[in-house]
Amino acid sequence: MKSLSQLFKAVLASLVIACPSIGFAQTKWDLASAYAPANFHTLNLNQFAADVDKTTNGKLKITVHPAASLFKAPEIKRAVQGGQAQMGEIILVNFENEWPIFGADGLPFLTDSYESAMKLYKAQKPMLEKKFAEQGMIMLYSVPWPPQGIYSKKPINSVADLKGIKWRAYSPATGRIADLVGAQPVTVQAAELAQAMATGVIEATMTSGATGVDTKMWESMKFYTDTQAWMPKNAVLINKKAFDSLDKTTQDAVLKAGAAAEVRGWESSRKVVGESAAALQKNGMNIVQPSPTLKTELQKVGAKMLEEWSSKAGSEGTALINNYRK
Ligand code: PCA
Repeated sequence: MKSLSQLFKAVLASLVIACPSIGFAQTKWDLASAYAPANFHTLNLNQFAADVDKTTNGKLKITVHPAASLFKAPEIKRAVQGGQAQMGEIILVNFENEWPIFGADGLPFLTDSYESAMKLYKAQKPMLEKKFAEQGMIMLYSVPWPPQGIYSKKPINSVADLKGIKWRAYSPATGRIADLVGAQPVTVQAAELAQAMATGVIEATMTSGATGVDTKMWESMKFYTDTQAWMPKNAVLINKKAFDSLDKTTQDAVLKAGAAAEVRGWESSRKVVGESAAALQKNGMNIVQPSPTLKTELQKVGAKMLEEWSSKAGSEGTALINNYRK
């Protein structure tokens, strides 16, 4: 027969399991991400989850699901909003059609360095935070991809070399570039890119050195023209209700680990530029500087896209660009 104290322990144990507010029980969150397990954004998420685990003494366990294994890239935002995943990482430019401000960091040549990308982020951040809050989410942090260049099978000396070729796009803006240069856009998210390229249907794409390495771009592309055209940002989102259901100490742990992840992420993004260039080169990719003609022509494409974007983005867009240029 159980002694009274044994009975008491059993009751207490079941309470702890049933009732998180007692403070011993564990909360489990899923974090949906869309990029390769070894990508620097994903490694940063892993470190974030490990930091939270440590500082909460295992009270909040966050499982990172990389490579679009839980939700496909375009579905992650809605999944976090609806609480199907408590957290998720998205690329903001994917959602430009919903709200132009999401697309500001996909405008070619608006920024040209990590410093200017940070300036743009600072101008964009309060607007993004407000929008996500209205949608029942918290933007925990945001980190840019390294600068975007053109991978191609053939050398690209001018925009004319892009005419008619099959151009992989990952966002509305990368699709729009194809339209403006006369290429044929095919939208493929990063998780499916290696496979799409293996079938030979893609002849060029604009993305980072990081994604070139993740997808072993050298297996199908020969040239990387280093245009450094823009630096799109990923943003890590939390479902607000899930966050509100945590106790204050755990909330603080999440926010603190998120702030650290932002700093670390910007640093790794910079570091990855050189590392991925070396890896591409080692595997036979020809890394080339854009010709003056190509540069001028692409800058015209950028100017046209800024004009189109500005007319869609209205006064919010004007405010953002003014704040950025201030
Ligand atoms: N890689 C992602 C987005 C930007 C980047 O550098 C991709 O190609 O899908």
